[in-house]
Amino acid sequence: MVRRPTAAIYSIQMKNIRVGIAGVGFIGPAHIEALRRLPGIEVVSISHHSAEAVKGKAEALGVAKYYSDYVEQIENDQLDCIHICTPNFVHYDMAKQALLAGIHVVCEKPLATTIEQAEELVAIAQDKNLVNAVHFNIRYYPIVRQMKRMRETGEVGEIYSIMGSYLQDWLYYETDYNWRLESDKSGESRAIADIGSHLIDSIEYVSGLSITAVFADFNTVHKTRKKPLKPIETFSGKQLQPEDYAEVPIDTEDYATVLLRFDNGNKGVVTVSQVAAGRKNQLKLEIAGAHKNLHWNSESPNELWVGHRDEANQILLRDPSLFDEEAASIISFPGGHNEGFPDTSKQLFKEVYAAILKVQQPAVPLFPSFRDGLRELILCECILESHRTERWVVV
Ligand code: SOE
Repeated sequence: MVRRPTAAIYSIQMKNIRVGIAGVGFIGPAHIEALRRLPGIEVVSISHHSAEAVKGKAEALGVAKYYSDYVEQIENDQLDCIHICTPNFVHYDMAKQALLAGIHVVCEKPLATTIEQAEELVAIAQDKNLVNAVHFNIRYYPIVRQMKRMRETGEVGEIYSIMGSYLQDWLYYETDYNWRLESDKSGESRAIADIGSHLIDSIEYVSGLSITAVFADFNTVHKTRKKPLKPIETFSGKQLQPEDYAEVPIDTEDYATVLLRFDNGNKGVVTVSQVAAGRKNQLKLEIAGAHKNLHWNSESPNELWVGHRDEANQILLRDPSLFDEEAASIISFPGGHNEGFPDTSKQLFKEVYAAILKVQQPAVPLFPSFRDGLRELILCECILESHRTERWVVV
């Protein structure tokens, strides 16, 4: 008999960070999947407004505990962090209760529905020294971080102009319906608040410029829509049959164009639409600099177009070995092994949970914080005011 040397058994003492997810419609499950790809984190519970649906959701997501009341979730589960993925009108109350209970918070955008509420959340989080983040995940496409680094290192030069668009088609038909169309749940703005906020956050993040004034023009293409008689979740409307609908008026914009002025004296423009056939979820960003142009399309997320006047244009593919160190830090796979939307949340949470492990919000976090959430609410408010008054509004 061959004798095997005595094997040593090693083990690490690990205490998982306990996380709760509030809201499991479209984006909550994306948060859960991203969290499960990171070590040392355990999703212990979910909450969902529908008492009938929540058990099935917990089973489908493989989460042991579930609640139909988020207050109980906050009180019972000794959570270290909660992810708020519910419809917008609940964000403020949930975030406040979680912070007051000493729980770190990752919130979906918008952070709140009013500037005052968002200011209060910023103040409480700071006062309690709790980690706070808003899920502006577009920042976590490695190309977006690379664009920011190319600007920071001076490669792009002074920024002459910025042109951006964010187009979707999931609300294209008047029979497409979702809670985001109801301003009491979603807020006074829709296309700008929902997708324009991602675009505008990315613009300020990449360029390092601040928007100083806005001039907006909105359009509600479908003045009424056909509301299904049962609730449906974001992006799932295509699976419904166009029957059993009630006709309801719509008071938020399907489309908006906003002219922008920046603090370097130069200008830009953004267009957003949720009624653009074939544009599933396409954010485009073009930064025209004194040395070169950068252009990125989120539907081809691993390619950066670099434009030159006096030499051939280039395509830079996402590849950690070719990227700036900071941009490479949010890439998990080698070049050619494409990464996309689900990876952005994972990379964002990686930075957030590094702060949670230290129990300290960084003074200038790399990740988007409640302050960035507040900034987007302020910009959104100015954009709404400009649309209403048909004039430039100074931010
Ligand atoms: C719906 O328009 C939505 O889910 C946004 O709310 C998200 O932030 C964006 O990622 C995709 O579209």
